[in-house]
Amino acid sequence: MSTLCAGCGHDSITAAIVRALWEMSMKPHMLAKMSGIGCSSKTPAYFVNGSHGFNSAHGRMPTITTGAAAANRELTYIGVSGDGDSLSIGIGHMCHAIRRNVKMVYLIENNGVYGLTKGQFSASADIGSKSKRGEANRMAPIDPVLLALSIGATFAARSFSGDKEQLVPILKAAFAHRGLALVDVVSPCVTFNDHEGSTKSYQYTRRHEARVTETDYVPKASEILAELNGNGVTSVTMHDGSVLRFRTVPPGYDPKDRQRVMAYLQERQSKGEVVTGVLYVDETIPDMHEMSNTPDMPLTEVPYEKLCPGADALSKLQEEYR
Ligand SMILES: Cc1ncc(C[n+]2csc(CCOP(=O)(O)OP(=O)(O)O)c2C)c(N)n1
Ligand code: SF4
Ligand SMILES: [Mg+2]
Repeated sequence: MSTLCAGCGHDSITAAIVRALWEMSMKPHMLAKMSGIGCSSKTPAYFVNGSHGFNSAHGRMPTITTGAAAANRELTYIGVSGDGDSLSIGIGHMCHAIRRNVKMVYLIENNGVYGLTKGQFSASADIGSKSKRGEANRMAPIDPVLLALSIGATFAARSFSGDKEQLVPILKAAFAHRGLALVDVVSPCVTFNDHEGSTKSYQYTRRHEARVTETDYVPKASEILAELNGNGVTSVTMHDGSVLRFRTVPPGYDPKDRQRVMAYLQERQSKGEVVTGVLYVDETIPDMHEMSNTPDMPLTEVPYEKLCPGADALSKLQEEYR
């Protein structure tokens, strides 16, 4: 049983994660679920029992995941974070994990508030959005998708906790991505941010959601060729060979054109729309292991004698720097 408030968007996201992982036949012992601090960061306790997990310190999820992925590249990593966790205390950590293109799903359960500490505005709160007491936020919001794109993110998506039909294929595509897949999910906090005047409420998001891409995830299988007709569809081949299809609502929306995607997002946001879908993908950029040219064998499996070759080897190495 979840200990979150009944109706919290985070529980719906948990259900979408369970469904995506079930449909992918993910083996629990091959999954590592990472998190920081917040109601959102508590949610890994409620999916995939028997997997690895690390509920870390506030904002440190991306860094702990980077370390874990460096030590064991064979696991599949999902980091669950909140807008407070990722956009305030953990913002530097998040940015560098994005730049390193750590192979992980980076999920932000975005409710515009610090839910766990009773509803203070977070850095994703829109200007003019009202708190439960009626006070309006005056500081400019940080948009995780635009921020990620501006620092080289190779996969960026946005969805809504109330839209499982869209969120499940987005998560599957994110798991198949070659590097870091940022998935920002608007996830209303029913206790502190679901009132009139909030721009992260169920009602506001339902009224303003604009799906710019119809996302349909097709795993590597014989039906790929049969399903694609090329008419108004952009196909992106994922690193594992599977294909992600975008049926574009605006003609010519190209999820591979970073500049145009950013300009499009800003234009639609200025009209008060919450643009959802897989918004940007680049499968050509190497992930952290490829960039650092690390060995195929996970460090966790390298024999001790190789990891620690002894004092003589160390002295020899130090000699080289004298
Ligand atoms: C170092 C540190 N600073 C502050 C806190 C207090 N704190 C706990 S959760 C939280 C913010 C959580 O907000 P968010 O990540 O958006 O999660 P939500 O509860 O909204 O899902 C804060 C500031 C803390 N636990 N540790
Ligand atoms: S306080 Fe808000 S974010 Fe936390 S569990 Fe309750 S509804 Fe969800
Ligand atoms: Mg929050």
